[in-house]
Amino acid sequence: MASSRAALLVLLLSAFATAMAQLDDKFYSQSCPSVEDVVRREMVRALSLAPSLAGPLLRMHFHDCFVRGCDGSVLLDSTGNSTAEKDAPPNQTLRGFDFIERVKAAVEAACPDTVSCADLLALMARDAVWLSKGPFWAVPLGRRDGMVSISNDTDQLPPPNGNFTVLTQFFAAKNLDTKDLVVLSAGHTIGTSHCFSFNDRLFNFTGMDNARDTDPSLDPQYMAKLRVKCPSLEDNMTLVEMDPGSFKTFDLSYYGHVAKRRGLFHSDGALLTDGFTRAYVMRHATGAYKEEFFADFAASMVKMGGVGVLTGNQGEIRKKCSVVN
Ligand code: HEM
Ligand SMILES: *[C@@H]1O[C@H](CO)[C@@H](O)[C@H](O)[C@H]1NC(C)=O
Ligand SMILES: *[C@@H]1O[C@H](CO)[C@@H](O)[C@H](O)[C@H]1NC(C)=O
Ligand SMILES: *[C@@H]1O[C@H](CO)[C@@H](O)[C@H](O)[C@H]1NC(C)=O
Ligand SMILES: *[C@@H]1O[C@H](CO)[C@@H](O)[C@H](O)[C@H]1NC(C)=O
Ligand SMILES: *[C@@H]1O[C@H](CO)[C@@H](O)[C@H](O)[C@H]1NC(C)=O
Ligand SMILES: CC(=O)N[C@H]1CO[C@H](CO)[C@@H](O)[C@@H]1O
Repeated sequence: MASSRAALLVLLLSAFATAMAQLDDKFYSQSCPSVEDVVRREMVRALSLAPSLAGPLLRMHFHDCFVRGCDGSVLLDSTGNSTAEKDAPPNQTLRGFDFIERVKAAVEAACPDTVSCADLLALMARDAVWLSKGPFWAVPLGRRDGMVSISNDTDQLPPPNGNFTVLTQFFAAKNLDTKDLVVLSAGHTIGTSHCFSFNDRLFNFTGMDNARDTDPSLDPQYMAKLRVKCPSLEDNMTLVEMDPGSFKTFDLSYYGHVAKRRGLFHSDGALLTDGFTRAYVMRHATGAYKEEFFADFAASMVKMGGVGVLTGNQGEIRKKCSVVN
């Protein structure tokens, strides 16, 4: 029993390693040597005008990879007979589709029919982090674009009210482990959130419908501040900084907030409920091991970027990211 399980594990690991091995950071060195420069130029221009685009672009790659693998399916529009991921509830908080289409057009002008939308998302996520003063890493490339996007598949995205068990299950389903969970959650060091993504913690938490019915795992002072910013369950407009004080900078302060029970989502706070992730949060809340965290983040992004990729002759290279060819 144990040995057949071990054999299965070896098989799974080698299948995973093969998928990874097919990606290569030099993939476009002959076919489109300028691709990273073209993307960088567009990113620098866009983020200097609108720094708040960094968060959505990092998150877009995460949403792409967790739903049908990193295949650009998050970018497809709905068609007559099929409702796309984009039009599922979590979509209402994704931003940057028009900008991604502009970058795709610039890349198509340089190298027609060569670079996938899935690879563009991986490069843009890396640049979004780096241009926010975070780590730089070589992005393995060679993903192909999928042809299918189904609204209901977004149920593979971890929910913000998830506890540690739920979160590890959603990550394990993508071959990502507990360390990836605690490392990648720090993507919340940049960006903003709508009140409705966490206001179940602020009001009517257990359905008792009274003023004290709030999430006990959230720091009470922070709770009070959030209730001023997000005064009701009906608020569907207000944005809150996820890493107050440095939401435009990719740094370690996310862990400082989580350590003080000021993580915005229940999922952030849940990192304190497991020994391993709690220790990681506490170590990095000190701010003293930035290089170590940056290396961890880069490694987990590369791992996430390899989830369920299409390579070789699979899928296609879309001409426009919002429609299949
Ligand atoms: C651990 C599970 C995760 C959950 C439950 C989660 C949930 C959420 C939610 C609910 C929002 C706010 C959306 C809104 O209301 O506007 C958000 C924003 C964000 N998430 Fe996550 N997320 C998770 C993991 C990740 C990962 C792995 C990354 C990237 C590495 C990431 C990057 C971001 C970014 C950058 C934003 C800000 C987007 C913006 O500024 O518009 N998240 N996340
Ligand atoms: C949608 O319709 C087109 C043409 O009618 C068909 O080729 C395609 O397979 C359909 N897609 C789905 C998801 O049913
Ligand atoms: C998608 O999910 C909704 C609600 O969960 C359900 O009513 C619908 O039938 C599902 N559609 C498909 C194509 O599975
Ligand atoms: C975590 O959440 C799931 C789903 O809501 C629930 O079934 C489970 O009991 C929870 N686990 C803990 C330890 O609270
Ligand atoms: C509070 O939650 C309960 C149970 O889910 C629900 O019946 C009630 O309508 C909620 N109250 C408000 C103000 O949303
Ligand atoms: C947000 O709330 C307002 C007022 O309650 C409503 O008119 C509007 O349609 C809502 N918007 C969305 C996107 O749900
Ligand atoms: C921005 C965007 O595409 N919003 C769509 C999200 O999905 C709903 C349906 O669930 C559409 O009505 C919105 O237009």
